[in-house]
This record gives sequence, C-alpha cells and structure tokens, in this order.
Amino acid sequence: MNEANGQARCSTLRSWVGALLMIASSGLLVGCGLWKVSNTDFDGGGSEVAEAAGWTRMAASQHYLFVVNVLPGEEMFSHAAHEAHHPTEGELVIDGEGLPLGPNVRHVEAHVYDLATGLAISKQAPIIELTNRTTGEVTQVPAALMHDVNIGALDLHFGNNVHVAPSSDISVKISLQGEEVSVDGHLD
Ligand SMILES: [Cu+2]
Repeated sequence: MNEANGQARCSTLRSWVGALLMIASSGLLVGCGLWKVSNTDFDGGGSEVAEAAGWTRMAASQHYLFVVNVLPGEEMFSHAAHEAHHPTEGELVIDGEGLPLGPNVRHVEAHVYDLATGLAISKQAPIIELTNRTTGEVTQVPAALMHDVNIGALDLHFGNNVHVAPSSDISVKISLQGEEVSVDGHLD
C-alpha cells in the first residue's frame, strides 16, 4: 500500500469512528435490539413551539448503518439540468429520477454505510417505504441516488420527494440485502 492509499483509508476509518461516536453519544446504544436509533428533531424557523419540519434518525442492522433524514422538499436536478442552470441549492441526481416539488412534499433520504468499511453504499439501492401512521397511507419512496449540489460526493444517498400529509406521525422503513430498519418521527 502506498502512502496516499494509507492516508485515504485512515481518513475513512476516522469518519467511521466519528459516526460511531455520534451514535454512542446519543446515549441510546443500550439493550440488545437488532437496531438502535438516535433522534434529532429540528424546527422550521426557530419558533418557540418546535414545528417538526424534519428530523434525522440513525439505525444499524447487522451490516449497515442507516442515517435517515426527512426534510422539506428539495429541488432535484439531472446532470443536464445541473450543467444548464448551475443551481446553488438542491440535489444532483446521479441515478434514477427526482420527483417534483409540490404542496406538502418532503424529501426523504437514506445515507447507507457499510459497517465493515465505513464507505457509503451506492451500487445497491435500498427499498424505502414511508408509512403515515396517522392516515394509514403507505408510500414507496423511489430510491434515486443523489447528493447535495454543494456538499458533493460526501453526501451520497438514496431518496426522493414524496407527499406527506401535515400533522402526521410517520415511520420510514429501509431494507437492503434482507436487512431492515425502521425509524419513527412526527411532522407538523
Ligand atoms: Cu436527497
């Protein structure tokens, strides 16, 4: 292994250790369930009553770490649209098709990491299913591969824009290679 290779591996390992520490610091690495969850809610604009505009959850299965974000809808750009318009915010779709924005559209995404290597999974798309526990509606989220136009490849993830009725409790189930996690949250 040459020195550059060694450094690249070392920095991958460091980011993986960082992710583990984030999980551990959430205080939820207890018990012996198949998966563990960490919770971070954020509001839409700093109001005193937290409006859940979105949230982040982490869960691990036997071989994968899943970081699930539910966000306000994001504009998604194909390579051609990205070249033509040079957007300063939104997401560049690498593989698949981005669904349009609209009323009550949320951006549901899953960052999936191989627990053995710490590297982001990009070759195999997970199945992403959103269940609205308030309305009973079940939505398959087409797993397009994308990353933020500013952050670039470090943000590689799967997901899409989907409609979610306001004031809903939702569950997001992610399946990959026979392994499955599910995370819950509320959206105002
Ligand atoms: Cu995305």
